[in-house]
Amino acid sequence: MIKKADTIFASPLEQMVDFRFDERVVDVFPDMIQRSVPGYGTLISNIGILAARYAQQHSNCYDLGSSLGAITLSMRQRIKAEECQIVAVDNSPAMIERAEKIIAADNNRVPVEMRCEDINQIVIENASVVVMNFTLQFIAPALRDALIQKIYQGLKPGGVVILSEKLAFDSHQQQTFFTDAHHDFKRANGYSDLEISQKRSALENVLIPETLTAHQQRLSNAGFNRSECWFQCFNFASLIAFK
Ligand code: GEK
Repeated sequence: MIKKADTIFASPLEQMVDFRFDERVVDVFPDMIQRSVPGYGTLISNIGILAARYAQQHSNCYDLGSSLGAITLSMRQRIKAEECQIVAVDNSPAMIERAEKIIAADNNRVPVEMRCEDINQIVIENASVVVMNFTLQFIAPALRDALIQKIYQGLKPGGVVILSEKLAFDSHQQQTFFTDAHHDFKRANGYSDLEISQKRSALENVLIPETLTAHQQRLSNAGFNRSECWFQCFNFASLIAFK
């Protein structure tokens, strides 16, 4: 597939509207996420490797906020456990429609069920692996505890949740350092200052980052007995928590 360049925020916008995962975003999504999230490719391949280690026979592996199915494809390529099914969920019809075509073109044997649903509403059951790769940050903060608790309840003993998030920092000095480093990363990937600032405004009410400590505390409160931060690049990190 030809990767279309993300120019959504390249010209001045008369009115700033909140960011939405619509057709325009779907068209440029692979380019957008790779140029915006440091380490995205590393995360995708290594989450497949982690999923393969924890996927259990006769269980479900969830990709929550699956977008175009990058995590689904990576898990599908790696998982060897028998009778394992991947359940990919996203509430953007445009994302699911495009992802269905991408998954159909992939001839791996692990079955994939794609659902266009709100992850706050779904039932999670018989799970061995649950991945949220940059999805929890888009969920209203008031709903986050209940979602993590639901994931914990739906996991089998020995199951894991893998949670990748953009981080916030308590210290002003740290926040400034990481924000500046991230903006330098975006500039180095060809985004202009106008694109960076317009995207930032569009995401302001939509992507709400929390500190690493807040994530670890929520996982612990839900019952996860251990969590590890296994990846961090600038203000983007990934945690794995064990049931
Ligand atoms: C990747 N994991 O490529 N229910 C379901 N989906 C949702 C909800 C919700 N309530 N809220 C947001 N989403 C992917 C990247 S992108 C991250 C994930 C980003 C979906 C939303 O439609 C979008 O597809 C995804 O979560 C977040 O590894 O764009 O920074």
